[in-house]
Amino acid sequence: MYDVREWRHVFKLDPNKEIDDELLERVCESNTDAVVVGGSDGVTLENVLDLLVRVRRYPVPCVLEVSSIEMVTPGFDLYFIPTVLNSTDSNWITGLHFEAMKEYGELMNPDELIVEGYCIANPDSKAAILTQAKKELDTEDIAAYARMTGHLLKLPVFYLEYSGMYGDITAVQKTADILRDTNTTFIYGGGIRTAEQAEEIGQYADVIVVGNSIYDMPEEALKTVEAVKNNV
Ligand code: 1GP
Repeated sequence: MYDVREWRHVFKLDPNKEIDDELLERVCESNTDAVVVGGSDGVTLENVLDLLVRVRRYPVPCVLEVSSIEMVTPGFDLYFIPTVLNSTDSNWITGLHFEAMKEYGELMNPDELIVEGYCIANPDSKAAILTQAKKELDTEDIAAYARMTGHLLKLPVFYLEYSGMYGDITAVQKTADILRDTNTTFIYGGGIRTAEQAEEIGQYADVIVVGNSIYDMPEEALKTVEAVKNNV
């Protein structure tokens, strides 16, 4: 249940967005493999804690994706720690990680920490702007980041992040080929709004992440769970 390698589907909830109890219940009981709490702006300890307490009413694994040190709190099942491989600002690659380890390292349980080799491929996304990510990545660039993650650094997760935009299927396919015989789990996120899209990306990615559409078109978003879980 807490092993990312066995997951297929994740909902990512933004602490800076409103979600009512009824929809939250449907998300948590949708048969998704986990709920990830994370976002790029307006994330505070207060709104993170609020979501944690509400998601905790359900047995679904609850993960915090850490984008700032201030939002870290105990109580989550796992902590995803992105290292943005195509950032041009070293803070997002190892800088904040160093600060966090120096300040809180002793209190952290290493078994709960999962580093994600992040590649941000939508240059207009908030995450790309915030991390000053290198822009206009082509398929070969993405492939190189996947190889860095799976073959060189041997990180547990490669996260291909298209946040807000449906990704390039050729790059997704190539990434899957590169990571197939590694111990790196391939997580894809970005622009998945329908069951058909979930199914298409789910053929290649180990885990798909559905974020914005849960707020914009919840009925469609909820259908993405079974779309990937029926297609193992
Ligand atoms: C964002 O990858 C996730 O970090 C999901 O993206 O919001 O576009 O679904 P969307």
